Amino acid sequence: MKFELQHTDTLTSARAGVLTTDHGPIETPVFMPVGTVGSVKAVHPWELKEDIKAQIILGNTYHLYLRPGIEILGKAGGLHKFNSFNGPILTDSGGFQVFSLTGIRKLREEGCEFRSHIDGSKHIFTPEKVMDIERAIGADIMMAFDECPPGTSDYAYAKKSLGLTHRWLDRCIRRFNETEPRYGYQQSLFPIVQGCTYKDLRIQSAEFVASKEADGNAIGGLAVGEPAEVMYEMIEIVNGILPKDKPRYLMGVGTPVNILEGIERGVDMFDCVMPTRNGRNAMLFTQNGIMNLRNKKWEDDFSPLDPDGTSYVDKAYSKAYLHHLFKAQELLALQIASIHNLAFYLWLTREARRHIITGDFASWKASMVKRVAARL
Ligand code: PRF
Repeated sequence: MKFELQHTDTLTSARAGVLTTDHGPIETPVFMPVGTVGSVKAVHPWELKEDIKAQIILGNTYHLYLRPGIEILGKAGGLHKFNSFNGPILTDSGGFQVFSLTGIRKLREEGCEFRSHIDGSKHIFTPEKVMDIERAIGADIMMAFDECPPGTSDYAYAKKSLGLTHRWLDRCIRRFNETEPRYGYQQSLFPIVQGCTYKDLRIQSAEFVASKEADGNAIGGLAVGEPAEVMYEMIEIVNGILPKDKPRYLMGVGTPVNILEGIERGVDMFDCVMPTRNGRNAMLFTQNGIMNLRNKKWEDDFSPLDPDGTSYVDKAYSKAYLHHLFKAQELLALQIASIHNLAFYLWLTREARRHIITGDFASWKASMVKRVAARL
């Protein structure tokens, strides 16, 4: 995997680059739609690729391991063949999902024991097992197995947890190096920086992760309840240490404003369920602010869904029609809203990239931040 920086902004730490995988290039900054179980909810792969131009999608190790399971994924020839997306795929390690199963999990040095949210069956994830599963899924980018501690963790817990995440990282790297890709294309392993909101732990973790010289690096443990300003400060500290010539991925973030602030601080990759999950809940993100399509004010607004939107749904349907579909609980509402929101997030990162290259990112970003958070 190769990462080439094309342009670094002079006023901010924003960068424009290209990450090349065996399933094609990814222009950064990039937003990656979340396809937890191997499908981006309510969005067909054709629309993802051809209409809204998604460059890479996410899958989740925890969910894919439970269903359909690695035997089926192996027989299918990996997730790319199974879901016919054909572009690059990144798998999260399950570190985040397993830890959100509080009450039905046990954390040990060896790994994490948990019960399936589907049938209550018992399983254990170790760093070695997670690497084997991610090899079987066949993701272009495999994430290391980490612990994402709660946002409210005290210093003692955060420190102990970070030690475990670092020891698990070494075990992930060892297993990754001992095993081969199964389907004839390269896979990369990205380590994850943790450390909650404690500066010294973030520094220690970023230095540890940087020393591994991985193809790319991730920042985890943020957007878990801390104030946005604290998250931005942590990103600045970590990005001051992570190598500049490798892509940086901020996991599970966030709102359009969070993404712009991340890009300004040198983040290259983002993922979040917000555009799809909030979209299914009638929340639409646009350049001019956020709309709730269930609101009665849209009942007789026959103007296009989003005149500035880049997806075909933006001009094909009116606000009144989508309002009606949500009221009538039609499945098409979920589809239109998800496609629109993903198209907007993808436009936002593409546009950021264009302005980084043009050289006016800072002023463009300042004006966007003011616009996108308005309530319409
Ligand atoms: N670790 C992993 N996945 C994640 C996170 C993390 O810390 C987050 C935190 N925002 C989202 N997804 N493995």
